[in-house]
Amino acid sequence: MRLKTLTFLSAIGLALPALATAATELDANGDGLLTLDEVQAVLPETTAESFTAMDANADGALDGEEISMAQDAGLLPKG
Ligand SMILES: [Ca+2]
Ligand SMILES: [Ca+2]
Repeated sequence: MRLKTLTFLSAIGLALPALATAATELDANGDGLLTLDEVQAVLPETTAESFTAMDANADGALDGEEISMAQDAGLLPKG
């Protein structure tokens, strides 16, 4: 049962980068920063917790560097 859940979760994780969603498309107001709201609008499975993990300097928004780190970590789809 537990193994099944884990397999299911990793299947979701692997499917994420396949979404053809560029980080620039996530940026609804075009300010070059991604807020939790903007990320969740496209990727509703993103939690405040995972957003905090991506927000390296904890200013509440993801800048270009944080976005590329999140993409390398597989937390955001690559454009
Ligand atoms: Ca923005
Ligand atoms: Ca930040």
